[in-house]
Amino acid sequence: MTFPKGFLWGGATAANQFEGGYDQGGRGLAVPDLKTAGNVDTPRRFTAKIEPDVYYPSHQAIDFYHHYKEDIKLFGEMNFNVFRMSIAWSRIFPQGDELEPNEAGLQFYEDVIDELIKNGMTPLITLSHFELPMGIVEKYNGFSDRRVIDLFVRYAETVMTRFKSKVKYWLTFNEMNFGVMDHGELTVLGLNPNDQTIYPDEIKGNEKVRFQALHNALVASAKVVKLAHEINPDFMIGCMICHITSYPLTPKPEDILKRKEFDLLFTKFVGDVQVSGGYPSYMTTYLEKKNMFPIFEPGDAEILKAGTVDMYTFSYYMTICITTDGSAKDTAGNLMGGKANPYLKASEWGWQVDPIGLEYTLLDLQDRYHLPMMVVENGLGFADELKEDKTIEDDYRIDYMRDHIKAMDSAIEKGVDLIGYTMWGPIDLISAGTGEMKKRYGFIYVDMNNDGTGSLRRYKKKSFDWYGRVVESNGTLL
Ligand code: P53
Repeated sequence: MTFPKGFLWGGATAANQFEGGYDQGGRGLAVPDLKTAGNVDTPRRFTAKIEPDVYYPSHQAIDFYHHYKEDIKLFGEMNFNVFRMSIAWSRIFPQGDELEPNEAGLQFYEDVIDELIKNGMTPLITLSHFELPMGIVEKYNGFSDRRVIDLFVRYAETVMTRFKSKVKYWLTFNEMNFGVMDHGELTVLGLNPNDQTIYPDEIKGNEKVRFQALHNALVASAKVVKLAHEINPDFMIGCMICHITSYPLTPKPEDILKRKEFDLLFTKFVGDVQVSGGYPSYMTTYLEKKNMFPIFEPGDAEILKAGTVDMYTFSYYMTICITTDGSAKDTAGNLMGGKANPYLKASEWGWQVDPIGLEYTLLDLQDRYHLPMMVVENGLGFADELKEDKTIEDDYRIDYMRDHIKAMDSAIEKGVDLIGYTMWGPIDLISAGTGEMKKRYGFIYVDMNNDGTGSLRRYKKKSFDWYGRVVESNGTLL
């Protein structure tokens, strides 16, 4: 058996995708509350205000807000010893910039955390998971404004102090590397696409503003890491990177080079800063050449240096191919201009399933960072079918996860320091990409449809007992 004793096994969620209760307990509006539902072909819309007769999936989500005891009990039944969740900043500081926190929000998370601990789980908390308060977006244009750095630090200090004896594992920003692409301007950095006065250019393409905002967010993250270690030296703080692993489509040197550039820019740059405490030279040169190198205020370099992370965590779902050949076939989801790999099958949403790619990724990251690692998201989004007798036969999910767990096992055997695995969405929740309910990841089925109708009743899928055994046997009974 290779999984070390005490290996962390569990599931991962984000507040806006499963809590609901968007206007309860004094919570302020957050970015996802203004995002409509879409699907694999239709992108979600971000509206300036809540429009009447439009369905916004985050408002109710799967109503964990009112079901948390029942849901956590189910996670406990699967023997989880870790549970990843995010705190919605706007439950704690409704606009993002109040001086005093909202006690009702803190109390809600305290109740959830206590319930997790009671059921045998250690919490792993993301401070910012694509859900910045709308106040931060509307008043400050997100992280483009330096003042947001200290607002984020105030929020982090509040929750880390409150939960310092109950929570050991923290992540600052979810998939912060989306901040290098237009996709992350709103979700990660809070740049307001609806405000033409402070953000006058097309939302796509104002890279200079984006890289400045990303720099400010990196400074905020580093400040929080340093502060966290002062609050409790036992805390383990991680970066969280969306690791879309890529391969050259062919052995053509042009493809190898293009793939390398994609890997550095999208998957390595942000993690490099958070692990090593400064900008890597490939990035400094790239940004300087494009006249986009961000303004460093005095002290920024020292802050980045002082706030390096204790662990490297990442999401892993798929791999893509990169080529200079414009006629190569896209993956169905066409994520980051990725091309289809002739050796891999893809999900209905175009995400190519590649367990060997996870072993490759772990070896690559061990080799680069030499830090403890956690896979904090992995899983298969599938349109599961609830049968007449209320069962769900999700053997495809069991196969997906078994293969990925075997890949981790094999990587550990080769010396990788992997300390945990939280699969994505242990209970069905709202898809971040498409806003659908239909793209389900869970071991627990939630009776709810794309338009929000349904009983919200929870049903165990076939994979529920399977994962429970995997965890209980520390990864041996696959
Ligand atoms: P959904 C794209 C590619 C890889 C990871 O995604 C991604 C995304 C954004 O859609 O995000 C992470 O729900 C994210 C989660 C998200 C999960 O992957 O689109 O951290 O919030 O739900 C799965 O299927």
